[in-house]
Amino acid sequence: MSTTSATSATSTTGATATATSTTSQPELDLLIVGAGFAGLYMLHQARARGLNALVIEAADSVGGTWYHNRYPGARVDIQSMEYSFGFDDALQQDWCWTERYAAQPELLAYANHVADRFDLRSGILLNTRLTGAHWDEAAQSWQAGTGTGTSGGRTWRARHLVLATGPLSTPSEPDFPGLSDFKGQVLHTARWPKEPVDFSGQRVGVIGTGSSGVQTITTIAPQVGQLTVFQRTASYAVPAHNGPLDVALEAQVKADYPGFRERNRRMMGGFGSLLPPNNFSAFSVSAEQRESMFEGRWQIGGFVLLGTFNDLIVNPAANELAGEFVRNKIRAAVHDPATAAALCPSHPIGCKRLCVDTGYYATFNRPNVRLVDLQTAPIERFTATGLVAGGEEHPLDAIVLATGFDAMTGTLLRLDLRGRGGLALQDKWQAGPLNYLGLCVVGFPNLFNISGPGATAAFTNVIVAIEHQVQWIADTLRDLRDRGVASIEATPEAETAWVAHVNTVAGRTIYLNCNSWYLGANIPGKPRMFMPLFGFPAYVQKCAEVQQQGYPGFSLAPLHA
Ligand code: NA7
Repeated sequence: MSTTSATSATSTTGATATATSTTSQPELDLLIVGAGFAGLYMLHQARARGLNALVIEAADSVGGTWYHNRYPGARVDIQSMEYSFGFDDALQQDWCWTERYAAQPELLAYANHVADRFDLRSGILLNTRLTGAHWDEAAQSWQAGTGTGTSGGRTWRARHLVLATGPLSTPSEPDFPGLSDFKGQVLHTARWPKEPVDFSGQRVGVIGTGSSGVQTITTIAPQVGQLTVFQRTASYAVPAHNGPLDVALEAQVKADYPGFRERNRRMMGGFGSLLPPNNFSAFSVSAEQRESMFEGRWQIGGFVLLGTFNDLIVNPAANELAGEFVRNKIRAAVHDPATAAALCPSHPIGCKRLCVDTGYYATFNRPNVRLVDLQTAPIERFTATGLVAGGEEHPLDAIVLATGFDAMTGTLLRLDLRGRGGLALQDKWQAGPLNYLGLCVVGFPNLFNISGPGATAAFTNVIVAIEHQVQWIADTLRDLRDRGVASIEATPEAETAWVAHVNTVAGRTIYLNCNSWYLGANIPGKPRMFMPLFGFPAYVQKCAEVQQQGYPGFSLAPLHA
């Protein structure tokens, strides 16, 4: 995109206009980047408030995460009845999920249904990748474009820029020595092809055992000739007990869906009101009672295991009891003691996001599945025909990288985002992603980030988190417009205090005690800073107070004369 203040802008109607550093009204009230759930809902809410908005999306379809993550077994880890929009009662009454935990095709169909139902496609430009956006102080607006360097592409001028690019949208592709020498197929779970991949009879290697790896491994093991799993860190997986959606539960929820949503919004993670956490310590019951209570929640399945006691996430000793409960499940499920031992995690349970599985550990009892523990046999290099780990050559026909994401900041830092005075986001975030309310960044007026650092999305039912942030942004923009405010920017004091708050909250938990993507620890060289905020209800309350009190922590500027 152009780095000058005068650029050629093509409007959504196709007309070419010249955008200069003037105080004229920009063509858009807001430009929204990304057409996943956040971008779709942002467009809907902007339109509802009479704001002129456009969504641009790099992919050839809406759906975001559920468009790209189409690997075998891809499935949501929050129950379908909860992982859906609650803003429109007719939508939630009409839509019928088929499974307790919806699979990727159904989630993508849901995103498309939302786009059609609310006539959103007319406001979305597909196959349009933002490359950069520069703040124009004179015009109090963003110049955003799709070109490279100083040429090419389309540009838009928008009063506000909303980044709905998703916290897990830039895959991490580690720089394995010799990977380009490998002659077989290399696939990343987050960039899976649309056409089905046939692994029949093949020797397949999967690197990575987070949620994506666990789901892929479990699904392809019966299809492949030989599966070799390369594990750097063992994962805790709890059973999904997935199956057809319980019609009685569906009827119960739909009888009072708004009430169900409201009860979920009061939960720490914005979900789970069907079985709330117990409000007593793991040490307040006998060992037998504890085991029986863990077992009861294990049988129900999903994240509820971590709600067995109220101190599992804040007290390492209590956490260790839950971790040992799961390790005993692993030892019972896996026949080979050495494999079972390697599959037993040693970090606190919940410190990395739990995997919700369907027979993951038992998969290692299959004669065609082998675990390679990278702690004792690190990957040395790839070859034309496989890879070498711990001195042993593993012949492979295909390699699946389930290596996760450059989470929360990776997508934004690959853009040419420049704020006030040409400040580059890469410089601003050199030591970590500073922000206020998880929404705004000092030096970047009128820029809003959804599900980013400093917000609760990573610990929350992300659709609930999205609905909240989108409504806050839409209400704020309407409010500012009505008050004649042209720019809003966080203050340095508020930003410093917010980052400290996020880290203080994390410091009361076990979340700092492992190398997770929450900390940026999965990406070599990434600043180690705890990014997500824990606790949805308190966050909602804080954001509401900021709005009600006239935006403390922000400076507001009227339209330049
Ligand atoms: P995750 O959870 O970040 O998992 C990535 C996995 O890949 C994890 O086991 C990593 O091990 C492993 N990994 C990453 N880099 C390497 C290298 N260089 N060598 C070997 N192994 C590596 O990503 P997912 O896609 O599974 O899930 C992301 C989120 O999506 C998840 O949290 C849910 O919210 C849904 P590590 O643990 O870093 O040692």
